[in-house]
Amino acid sequence: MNTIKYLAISSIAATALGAAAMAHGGHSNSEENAAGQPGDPKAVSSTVRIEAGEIKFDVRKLTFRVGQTVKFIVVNKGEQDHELTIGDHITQLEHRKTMAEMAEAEGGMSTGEMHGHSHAVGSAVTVKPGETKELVWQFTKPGSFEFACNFPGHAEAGMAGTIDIR
Ligand SMILES: [Cu+2]
Repeated sequence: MNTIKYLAISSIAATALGAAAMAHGGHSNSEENAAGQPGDPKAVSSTVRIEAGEIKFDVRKLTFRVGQTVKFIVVNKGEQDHELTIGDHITQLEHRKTMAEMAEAEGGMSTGEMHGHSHAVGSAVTVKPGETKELVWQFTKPGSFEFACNFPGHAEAGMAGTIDIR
């Protein structure tokens, strides 16, 4: 009897997890996340230039208004690939985990492939050494968000900063 009860409960738990996983996968249809959504390049109201290097960004803190569309110009002055992801803390942790898992599983997957598999392509841009890439993002909600490079170890080494939306 106890065993049956336990099985019933664990099957409910598994169903709940499955639903959560599906909900998670579902947001690849829309590239918005807690920090906003991909912006219209024609609606840009603020432009920020961020330099990436080993292992840091030259910017640590940004502040914008709710509704603003921001163009991030990311310049890689370093000698290795970097990226910029915009999102809330959870988004960053998820993206970091995904990239770490891919690096481990594939043993050297290219960054393009990594972002091809990522669930939030619109909120991230990968920049190779010497390259400059742009990311246009609209901040739709007030709050405290983050930007980070989620290559394994980079954010942990300080390659991250805060974005306050008021
Ligand atoms: Cu980096």
